[in-house]
Order: sequence, then structure tokens, then C-alpha cells
Amino acid sequence: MRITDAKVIVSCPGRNFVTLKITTEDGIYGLGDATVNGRELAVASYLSDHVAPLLVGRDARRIEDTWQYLYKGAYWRRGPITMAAIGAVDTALWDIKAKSLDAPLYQLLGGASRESVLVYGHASGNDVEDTVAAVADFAKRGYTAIRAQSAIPGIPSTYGVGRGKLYYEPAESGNPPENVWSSELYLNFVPRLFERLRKEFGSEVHLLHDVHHRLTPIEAGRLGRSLEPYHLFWLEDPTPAELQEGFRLIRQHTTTPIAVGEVFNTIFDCQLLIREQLIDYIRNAVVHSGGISHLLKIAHLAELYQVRTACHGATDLSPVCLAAALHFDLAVHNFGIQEYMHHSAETERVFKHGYTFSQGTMYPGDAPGLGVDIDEALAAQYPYQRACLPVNRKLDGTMHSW
Ligand code: KDG
Ligand code: MG
Repeated sequence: MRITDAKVIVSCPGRNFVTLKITTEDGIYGLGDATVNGRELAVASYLSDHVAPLLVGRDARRIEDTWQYLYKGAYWRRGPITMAAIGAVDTALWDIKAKSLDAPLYQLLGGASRESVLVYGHASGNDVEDTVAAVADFAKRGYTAIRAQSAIPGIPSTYGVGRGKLYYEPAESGNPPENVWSSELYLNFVPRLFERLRKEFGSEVHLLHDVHHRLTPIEAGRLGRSLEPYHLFWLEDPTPAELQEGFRLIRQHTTTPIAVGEVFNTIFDCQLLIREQLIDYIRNAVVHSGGISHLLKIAHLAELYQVRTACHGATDLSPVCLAAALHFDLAVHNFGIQEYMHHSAETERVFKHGYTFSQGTMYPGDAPGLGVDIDEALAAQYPYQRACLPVNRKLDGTMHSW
């Protein structure tokens, strides 16, 4: 089954997405998401200039060999752009293989390990009471796991306070907007938010929170400890994870479960975190971590150490990526939870999909392959629009992690 075409589709139906479409000689095609938020054109060029010419003529059934060919063959390993490009190829080839066998992808990954996939959504507000109302709204929609973020009094802009109610879009057109940050104000505020949320919603609902890489390890330890009475499902990205050893310090100080990994690209970014059981959830995305093939390796390593999976699923991960994640989630034994933020109406029109949401869970559907398609003619009506993620400065002007 030879590959005859590999086409890169860049479009902006509500936000920018990069989609790879691989077609074979017998007419079967597969899709892969290659979107890297704010750096879309870099992956598009990597794919069309450097990868697509290598794919034409290859056997589409040789998924692992193609993965290794692109990874080892580039010489320059890892990194978000390279791994998103490889991830798109890998996902498209899994889509093709599953379609050619007339089976939904999860059947090729070992079959369903559960009936459906637990998901969480983002509730956010401009103050504590606003956030309470947003959490109530998600609970009313059937969610049993809800991430809560609130604007911090005294800081004009805070990570995670969404512009839409159901979708989350931090990228803005033009050059990066500048946010302002104070770890001191944040550390004093967050425990008050969760005290209020537990008072309002009781102990049953799963509450999650994302620090978005902003604290030092010891500050994260303090936050985790102060949140223990409110038993979070997890505290996400408490500190930048380039320094995997930093998580040892957090573990010494708190039993609050820790989730990390949305910016990771390979197993090498998390192998120490997993082997030393410094985390509880590993959050690599299908798109940014080399696709289904590499994510399976991460999940299998994590399974040995009782670390569960929790794929990144913000709005900038396309419906193609979400579909791939849902098949993976349904199949792997050590699945924990899936992030799910809705896409805009334009995105939904361009990407037709079989996955469904019901009562706080999702199901990938039983159509052959990923169960997602792209309307190319419609996508062409939404040309790329330059947009960037924000940057972040402390109150005194020092650059900080966003
Ligand atoms: O593109 C960046 C977003 O996907 C990220 O900021 C969202 O942290 C995020 C999350 O947990 O969804
Ligand atoms: Mg996050």
C-alpha cells in the first residue's frame, strides 16, 4: 500500500490548525494533527519541505519503521516542531491502517479497556464567585471533573481565565500580548478559591488546577500542602519541568497529586519523573509527542510505575488530535483522564467527527480509523491568521514563564 500524496492543510476555522493528509495508491487516506500553537508555519514547512517528499512511495503499513526513519533519519532529534511533524505522519498512518482493516483505531491498540473516557473541562471566572458559577455551569452540563482557574485580585491578567465559556483560546492576533504575574499574590489567593469551591460543591466533584509552570519547586510544595484539605484531583505543571529533579522537592512536601507533560515531546522528557514516581499523571499530547506510536511507549513505561495518562486536550489541539487521544484513552490500561475543551462552531464544521460527549465522558465512535474527516473546500475558506501566545512578566518587569 504505497503512499501517493502527503498534503499539508493550514487553515483558521476559529483558530489556526495544521493538518496532514496522507493518501495511498488504493485511495484510502489518513489524517494527522500537526498544530503547534503560535508556531504553525514552522511545522507546516517542516512537513511540506522536509517530510512529504520522503513519504511518497513508502509502504503506508510500515508505521514503526517510518517513525524511526523520520526520527533517527533527521539526525536532529526531539523538539516540538520535529515531534509534531512525526506525530502527524504517525497518526495519519494509524488512521490508514485502521481504515484498511475496517476497524476503529482503538481495536488495533488492544481494544476497549473501559466503556467510555472520563474528561474534564476548564471553568474560570474573574473572581471567586464568578468561578463558583462557572464550575456550577460545568457540573450542570454533566462534567464530574472540572478544572478551576480564577483571576487573581491585584493582577490585571491571569492564565486560564477563558474568553469563551466552553473553549479556551489564549493565542491572540499580532505579536504576543504581555501578562503580569505575582507568585506571592497567587499563592495567597488559590487556597481561598478551593476552600470556597469545596464548601459549595462538597467532596464528590473532582477539582483540578493548572499552575502553568509558574512556581519554583518549593513554592509548589507550599501550594500543594495548602491545598491538601481540598483534595484536588491534581495540581498541574506546578514548576517548569526541564529540571525533572525539581519534582523531588515538591514530593517531599505534599501529597497533592501532580500532573505534568503538555509541553513534553518524548519519553526522555519524563522518564525520570515516571521512574522515581514524582508525578501521578503524564499529560503528553498525541500531536506534540510523536503520535500514537510514541505515546504508547510512554504509557507502557508509566504503567509500571502506577502513573496514569491524561492527554492534553485544549482547544488548540485539533479534532483530529482529540479523536486520536480518545482511541488511545479507551485502550490503554493506565488511562487517568482526558482534557476536553470544545472547539468553535467553525472548527466543528470543517472537521466532521464521530466522537461524542455524554455525562462527563466521551466515546471515540466506531467508524473505521480515527472517525474524523476534514472538509478541504471549507477549510480553504479560512486562511491562516498570525496569532501568538502571551508572554509573562513579574510585577517588576522581569520575564517569567507564561
Ligand atoms: O497552547 C497552549 C495551551 O494549550 C495551554 O496553555 C493549555 O495549559 C493548558 C491546558 O492545560 O490545557
Ligand atoms: Mg496546562
